Amino acid sequence: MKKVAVIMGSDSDLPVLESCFQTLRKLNIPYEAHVYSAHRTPDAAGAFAASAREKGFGVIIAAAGKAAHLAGALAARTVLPVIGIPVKASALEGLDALLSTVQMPGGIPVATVAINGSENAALLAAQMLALSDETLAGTLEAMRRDMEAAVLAKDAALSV
Ligand code: RP5
Repeated sequence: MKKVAVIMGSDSDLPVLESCFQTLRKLNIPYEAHVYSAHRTPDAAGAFAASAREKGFGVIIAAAGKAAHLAGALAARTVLPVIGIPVKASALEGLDALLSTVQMPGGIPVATVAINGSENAALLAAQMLALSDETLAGTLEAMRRDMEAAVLAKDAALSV
């Protein structure tokens, strides 16, 4: 299976990524995590993205806050799919990062999840890898069935 790269703009983003890591581990998806910043380490970030495909990565997840250009900067250097997680890290509550991540110019797409939506970023990465992995697709389908059953159980238990 191809690996997932999880890149964060700062180690201060780590708490937001915990549910991303947990979900990747639960799905037995190999991943690597790195701190690279579009602004503070632009050369290292660009070099990572440019070599990611040949290093066996299938998807890049990029988490950043404030003026969050990390996902776009990585996407500019690779044709791997890039999933952006806008991180709530400033007085603007993540709206700054959301708009910076989602409003990409034509030609360089970034699939942006919700502010701090790191579980969904992992699940979306898994769905991309599942295009060529039937076992992973089966696991994701089983998780959906479990989720459905859990919600229906809550409905049945509701007494108001
Ligand atoms: C962004 O600025 C990072 O992704 C982080 O969310 C935010 C603050 O970074 P630190 O100043 O905490 O390193 O680039």
